[in-house]
Amino acid sequence: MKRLLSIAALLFFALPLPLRAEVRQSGLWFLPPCVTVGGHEIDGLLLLIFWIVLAVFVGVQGTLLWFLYRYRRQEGRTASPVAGSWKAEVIWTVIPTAVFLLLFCLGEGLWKRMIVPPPPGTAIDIEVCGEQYDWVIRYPGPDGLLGRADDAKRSPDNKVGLDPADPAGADDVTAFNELVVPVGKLIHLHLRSLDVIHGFYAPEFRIHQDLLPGRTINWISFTAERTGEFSIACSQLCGSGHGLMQGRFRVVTEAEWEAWVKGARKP
Ligand SMILES: [Cu+2]
Repeated sequence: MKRLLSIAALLFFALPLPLRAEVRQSGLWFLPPCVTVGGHEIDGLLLLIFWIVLAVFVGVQGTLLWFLYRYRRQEGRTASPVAGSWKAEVIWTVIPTAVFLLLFCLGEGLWKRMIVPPPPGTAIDIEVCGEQYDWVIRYPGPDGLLGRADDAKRSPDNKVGLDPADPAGADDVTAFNELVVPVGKLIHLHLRSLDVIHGFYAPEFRIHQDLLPGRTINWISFTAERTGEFSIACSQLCGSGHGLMQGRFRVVTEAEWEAWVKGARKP
């Protein structure tokens, strides 16, 4: 009995921890609202797949139910064997192949457009580092340039490994668990991990990307189309505090953003 109770207590306290990584406040049954310009294209493809799958599901299950009824056991009726049908086989091979090819082409095209890093100088560069169990976020200072950082240069008083030889990094500012971006501006994220694999998950922005130690992932960019307050969560089980690894993700006006960056502290 005692053991059972302790198992129940463990489940009660331990289970919600990973579950808490879910940060959505609304839209739990379907997609949360989309707040980026490019996100609508992703939603369009998702919805297309959803409707195709729904149509297939209803068609297959409906046929199954109809056949159950139509060919139910009846006195005096025997089954008539079917030898095969070329026509049916061609139809059920060609149509799914065509649908899959269409979805592949649409998905591949969208992916290719999504993972192109913006040309230098066209976006605001922000670095997001995952570290058990915080988001360490570095912003360009007044010069608008994000300094170079390198894992090899990391030390206890140089958390993210800022390169002292790069003057652009001298005025960079760092915030913990708070990602603030201006609305309507192209934002280019540089994602890193300072220890283990983490997952950067911002559902309203349609961004879900793993952070890998030793690598900088630089193909995530977005433009927020409205202001608001959202959340980021870690989506990779990264340790005992994983479920607490959340951050605020705020989209503000350009003036508010400039004021906020001025008020943030240096690394
Ligand atoms: Cu994590």
